[in-house]
Amino acid sequence: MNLDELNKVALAMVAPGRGILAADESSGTIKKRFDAIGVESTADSRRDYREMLFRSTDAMKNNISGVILYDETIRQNAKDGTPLVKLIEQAGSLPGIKVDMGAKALPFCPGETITEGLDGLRERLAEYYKLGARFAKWRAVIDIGRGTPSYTSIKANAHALARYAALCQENQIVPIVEPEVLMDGDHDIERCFTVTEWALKTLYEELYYARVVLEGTILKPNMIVPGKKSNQKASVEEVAELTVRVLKACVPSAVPGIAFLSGGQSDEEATAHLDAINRIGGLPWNVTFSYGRALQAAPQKAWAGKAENVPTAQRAFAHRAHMNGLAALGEWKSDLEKKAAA
Ligand code: 5MM
Repeated sequence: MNLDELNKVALAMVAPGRGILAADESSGTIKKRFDAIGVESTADSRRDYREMLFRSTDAMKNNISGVILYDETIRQNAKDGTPLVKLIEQAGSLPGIKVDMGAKALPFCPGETITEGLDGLRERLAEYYKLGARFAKWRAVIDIGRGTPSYTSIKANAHALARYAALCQENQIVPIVEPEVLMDGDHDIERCFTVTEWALKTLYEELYYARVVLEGTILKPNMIVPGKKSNQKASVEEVAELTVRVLKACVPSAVPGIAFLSGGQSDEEATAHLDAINRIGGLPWNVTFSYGRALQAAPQKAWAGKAENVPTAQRAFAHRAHMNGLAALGEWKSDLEKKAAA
């Protein structure tokens, strides 16, 4: 393992004003997204859609440091035969790959999941490196309910993340570790804080025992927000303060960067929260975005599967990437959104 190189890649992923495009939807998830815009999900339509994003020159060059791909996409060529990975590299961005095989039922823990995909991972990582991937992603899913999460699920998911991260580093790939505490429940913001703290403390203990070098990793956490089904409303400042508090308590400063997931927040909420977190300032890590829905919802809607909509959709993507790039610097203002809409 070349640690300097891993650290260089990790720092490039969270370079000032830039963040990660999570375009790693598995076939089931992208089908759901396409269903919502009336587009049939085929290998070609998925290719056309992702090619459109990766050819959005302004967004990619200015604000997208890396793209998380799905297994199908890392092997696909653009319509003119150029590998999609090359398009990403040509734009000065880093190709990455989702390597987990999804969250499966955790035995004896009703309603909870364990993320699978460790078997054969060493060999898959070696192949992905050859295909151009310089970082990877593994997502653990922690759902808050009555009496859950259990210790069993917190511990098993953190352990799997740590084993994944060690295998990545062995293969010269920067691991993004993503322990996502879902915002789906009816829990309040305090419970989100407590569960996230537990998940992060356990994760960093497991990473230590797995001998993972933190300087060659990136954390992809959720923000501290009330559950979607709770009636609680939290201000942007409260979300930012609690999120920074939990991260400071749990994430060692050796970690080069933190790139948040959006988790079902609206586009503008995800941007406003990231901006407020960065405005607090004095953080020991670079803090940016690794958004899926909050970067793609607008371009998906604008595209709707029609070639003539490509320029409008690319503008919508460039706008969200630009807004989030500003938020990563703590320089976003809500009137910039209105100006773009006018
Ligand atoms: C793009 O979505 C990723 C998950 O896809 P699957 O559920 O199909 O495996 C997901 O891990 C994503 O990278 C993160 O959750 C961030 O996306 P959001 O939409 O939460 O910003």
